[in-house]
Amino acid sequence: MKNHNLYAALRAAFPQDLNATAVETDDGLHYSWSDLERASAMLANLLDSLGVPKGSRVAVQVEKSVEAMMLYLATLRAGYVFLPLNTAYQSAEIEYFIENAEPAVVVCSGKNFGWVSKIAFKAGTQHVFTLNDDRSGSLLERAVHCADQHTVVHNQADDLAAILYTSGTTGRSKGAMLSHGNMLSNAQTLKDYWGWQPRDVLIHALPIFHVHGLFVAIHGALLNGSKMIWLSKFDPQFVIAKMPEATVFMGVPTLYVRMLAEPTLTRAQAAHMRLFIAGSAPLLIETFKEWQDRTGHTILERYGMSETVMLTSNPYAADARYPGQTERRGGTVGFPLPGVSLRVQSDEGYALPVGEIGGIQVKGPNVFGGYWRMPEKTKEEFTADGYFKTGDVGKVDERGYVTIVGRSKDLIISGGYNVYPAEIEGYINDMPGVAESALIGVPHPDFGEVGVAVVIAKPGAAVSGDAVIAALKSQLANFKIPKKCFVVAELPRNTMGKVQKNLLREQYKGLF
Ligand code: MCA
Ligand code: AMP
Repeated sequence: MKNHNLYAALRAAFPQDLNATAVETDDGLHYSWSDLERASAMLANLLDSLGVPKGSRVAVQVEKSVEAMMLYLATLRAGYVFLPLNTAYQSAEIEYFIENAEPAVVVCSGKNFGWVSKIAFKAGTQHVFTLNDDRSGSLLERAVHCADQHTVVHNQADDLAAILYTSGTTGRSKGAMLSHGNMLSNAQTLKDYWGWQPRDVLIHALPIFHVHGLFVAIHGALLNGSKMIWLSKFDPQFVIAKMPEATVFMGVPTLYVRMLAEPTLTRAQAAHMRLFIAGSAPLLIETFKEWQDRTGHTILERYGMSETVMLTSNPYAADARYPGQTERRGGTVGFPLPGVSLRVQSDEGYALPVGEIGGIQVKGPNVFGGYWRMPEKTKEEFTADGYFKTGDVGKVDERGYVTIVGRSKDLIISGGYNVYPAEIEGYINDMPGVAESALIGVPHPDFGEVGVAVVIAKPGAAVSGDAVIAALKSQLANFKIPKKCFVVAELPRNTMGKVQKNLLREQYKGLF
């Protein structure tokens, strides 16, 4: 019977020469393909030695490192479920994820061991390890003693491989359950659609706790047996300097904006590159055009979600198999990927004709199985005929290009990270002296969009915007902190009494 384990497929794509470099880091280390295979085997054996049942969650909040990627591969190959967590999350956020997911194993940075282990043990986790970005920590100390051979576990396509937490409009985060089949089918589709080539080298500059850096980038390179130039943290000058040695780059729009600010970005410097891919947030047409002018390359924009991995993409090149899918069009997210069915529906549930704006719904082998332990929420997000409601609002033109024009979900995307207003408003409303608040997204030259809080104080209370921001900083991940907070006398409301965020967005749109 076929093994659908994702690692088995990635492993099968490793090049013949296992001593060749698989990953070259920004501090000059070289990891071979054999290193990836052996170290992930050792880590898989360590996980197996803990005696926790298959399907147990392995929650990981560590700085980006090649070893962290090896831990991901180990979790896959041993049949456990990987749960990546943004390093910016603070204790209340981590507490929620750990209590909700009940991981058997938690891996954190040494500097956070005190508070993370306390939360984990309280939630019933038996094993807490540390892993630092300098290869120190108890995880590797233990793994060193494990055998470097490991038989990849046999999995069905719908066996759970990862849980990714995404927030909801109501504030509570939901764990999107992705299977081995969801991720492998998507990776195989992208390998073909983006024309991955034997000599490709990927510059990996994104964090590895979300879909873009962890799945799209890593699966893409590994499934093609391609070397990665690995940055621990995005650095525009370093990426530009490495372009002559690389062919593929993936980034959120902010990364492109920051590279455009560097005088070293020139046509000659980018000449060796084959493909620049952008996603996770809308790429401004100005950025798309400026990149074309400066480098001669047309950015390929694509669209995806944690629940679905990648959904649509602009074409790599004209291909007889996909008639009409010829050029990359700025301001659009391209076509539904092969195998993905995408439709636009009205609020009343009717299919809308070409060019009309409505809710984007999708179906395909890449679409997740549901939210972790939330059957009701899952049911709400799917239509009766099995389409997932993305919460994005868009249209499809006569040629089939999809354009996203907005979101029905109240979501701010800041530098590629999602910020859910309801969550931040909840924290602000709990502060002494605050009567009510509204968090809105406003345009920002670097992050695309950032959060701004508008607050009403209780009668007689003195509330300062700076104090609100300072208080939030001690509780929430840094990217969720509003860049400004205004205390005002009243919020604009409609006849139903609902806050009119569109008017606030209009009022504050020129702030940055
Ligand atoms: C950092 N800061 C931010 C953000 N990042 N503020 C708003 N939005 C952000 N995204 C703030 C910090 O709070 C801090 O503020 C100051 O900037 C410096 O922090 P630092 O960490 O040094 O910032 P940085 O290194 O410059 O980070 C910017 C970044 C990073 C490189 C753009 O945000 C990033 O890597 N973004 C990529 C996110 C990503 O991979 N998204 C993919 C999700 P202060 O000094 O006041 O404390 S996957 C997805 O969306 C779907 C599925 C898809 O389609 O891909
Ligand atoms: P996440 O919850 O991190 O998976 O973010 C998914 C959301 O990111 C989608 O529902 C979209 O709103 C947004 N997104 C991803 N790619 C794009 C894109 N190319 N253009 C506009 N929005 C995007």
